[in-house]
Amino acid sequence: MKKSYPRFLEYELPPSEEASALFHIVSAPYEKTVSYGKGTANGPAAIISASQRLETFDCVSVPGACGIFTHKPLDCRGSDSAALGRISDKVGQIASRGAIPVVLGGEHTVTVASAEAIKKAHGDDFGVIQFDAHTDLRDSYQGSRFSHGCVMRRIFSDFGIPIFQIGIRSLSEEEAVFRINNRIGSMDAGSFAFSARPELVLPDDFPKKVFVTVDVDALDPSIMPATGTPEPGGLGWHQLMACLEAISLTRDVLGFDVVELAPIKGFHFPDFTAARLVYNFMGMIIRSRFVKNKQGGVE
Ligand SMILES: [Mn+2]
Repeated sequence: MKKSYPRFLEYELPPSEEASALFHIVSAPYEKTVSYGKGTANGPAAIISASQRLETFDCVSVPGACGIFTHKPLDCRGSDSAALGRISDKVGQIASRGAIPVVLGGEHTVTVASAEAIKKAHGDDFGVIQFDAHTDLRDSYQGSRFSHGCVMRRIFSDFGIPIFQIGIRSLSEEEAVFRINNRIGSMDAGSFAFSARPELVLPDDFPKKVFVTVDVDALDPSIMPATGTPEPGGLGWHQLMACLEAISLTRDVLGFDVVELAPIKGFHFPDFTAARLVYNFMGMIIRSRFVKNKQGGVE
């Protein structure tokens, strides 16, 4: 059959069957409410293109050995609800088979669809862990309730899903009050500023099953300049990796996304950084399953 679209890491790994792959790449080039720099619709293709340069060995194991299947990029045109519906249908199908959806944005709004679908597939005791420079807790922004600035508000208030925020360093006064009033847990960027490796400890009562959303602007703009709303003072690479490792070991990661990459033409380092992030996190998730099996599960 003629190949019609590029697959994640396909130059290095034999293609996986859809039915047996643990990881399912879903490209969601959704871009509707960008407030500053544009270009997130090009994010998924740039990450997949950069993935071809990855080593299959991530310095510890070969995450791709568990199977990576890349789906045909989703059509994100049309109304918000139509596009988000297509994303949530796809993520729901993957999650309900027990596989792990890996959604590539696109703007952060795509996470609303993923979180809704995973909650439906896996039920309660489910939370969302967010890496981001911004809280994204506005009830509406620039006239839209589905702006990328409202993502976590939709997830928290509309779907009743607990959230935890990491890397925050920009928010409105209303969002700050909302966080306090609703006791939303966080480890803000300041916690990382004076410690090379601060320990991420999620609250004991935070759900065991999680979806992790990584807005690439959580990273410092010195290593991640390719994003629409950069903020100084973000996480370093190893700080992000240490947090993802801690999450993998203490929670069951049911899926994750990497969003808000707005590729800069001719400058491929940020695209590769995002691809590396995707692949490294896959490795952590797989290895954590071995550790948990040995320990008899995380429950
Ligand atoms: Mn965001």
